[in-house]
Amino acid sequence: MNQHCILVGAPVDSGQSNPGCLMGPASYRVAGLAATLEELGCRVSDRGDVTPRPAAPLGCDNPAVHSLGETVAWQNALAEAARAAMAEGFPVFLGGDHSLSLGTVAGVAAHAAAQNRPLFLLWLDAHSDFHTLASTRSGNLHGTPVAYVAGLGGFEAFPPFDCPVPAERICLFGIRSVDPDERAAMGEHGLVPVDMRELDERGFVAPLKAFLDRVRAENGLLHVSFDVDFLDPSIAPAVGTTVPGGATFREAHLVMEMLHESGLVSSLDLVELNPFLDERGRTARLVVDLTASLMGRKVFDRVTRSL
Ligand code: 6HN
Ligand code: MN
Ligand code: MN
Ligand code: MN
Repeated sequence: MNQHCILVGAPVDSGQSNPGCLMGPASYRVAGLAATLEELGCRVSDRGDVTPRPAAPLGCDNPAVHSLGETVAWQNALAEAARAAMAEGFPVFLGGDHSLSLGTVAGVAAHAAAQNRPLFLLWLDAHSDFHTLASTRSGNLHGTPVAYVAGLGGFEAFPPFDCPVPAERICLFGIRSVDPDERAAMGEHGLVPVDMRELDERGFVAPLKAFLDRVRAENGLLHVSFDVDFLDPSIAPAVGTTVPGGATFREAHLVMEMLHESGLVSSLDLVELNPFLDERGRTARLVVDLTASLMGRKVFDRVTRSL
């Protein structure tokens, strides 16, 4: 694969309350992400870590919300970095907590709009991340990016999101923890997740293939947001919001292999790794290996089936 991969470090830690995600980009670098991608034939440019401008303190009506000014500063800086990286190649955003997607998806969406291409979003996560600033009880803004990019109201503190991604172009995949307010908002918005129950019944291939077929039919760009808690905690302990019953090692690799074979993915977030909670780097290494599968690593060069 002769992709130009642009590594963009996003050491965001303001969107949750379990410090450590800021070490994520360093951990992926130590785990050998760049060399792994180069072995697969990618050209790799590591742009280092994004630095936000100093944050102005910001408040909102919901007293639970914390670190709003800091998260908005990250949003601005990452939207700009994402748009620039999209013009150059295939960006891989190294998180950082999931609030970083408030910025990366905004930048990717601006790029897609300028290209006149529809943007699709594959959200691999235990959570739906569909809170607004008004509905979040934890006040952790990593629980909000899907609602923001879907164009819901209640994000006045953030730059207006002028190219929202319609619900039918968002696939929440692997979901197994949804708060009551998120459930109600998703219902109103017409967003139906592919939850773990559905994956238990139907397997991983059919629902993912159906989504990818739609991206292909509409000549869309596809942003993949990979939250480490998509994985089962038994194989990926380094995350602050583990939920039992996640994707197994092979299920996760299968998703990545199918994404590679589709040829549709145009940008990737790797989010929520908290190296402080890791066991001898095993979660970081697993995420690097999953990224390798997404970029074309194969155990055996079989004839690619058309999925
Ligand atoms: N993530 N729904 C919970 C909350 O606090 O709003 C969990 C959010 C988790 C967010 O994992 O990216
Ligand atoms: Mn998430
Ligand atoms: Mn999550
Ligand atoms: Mn949630």
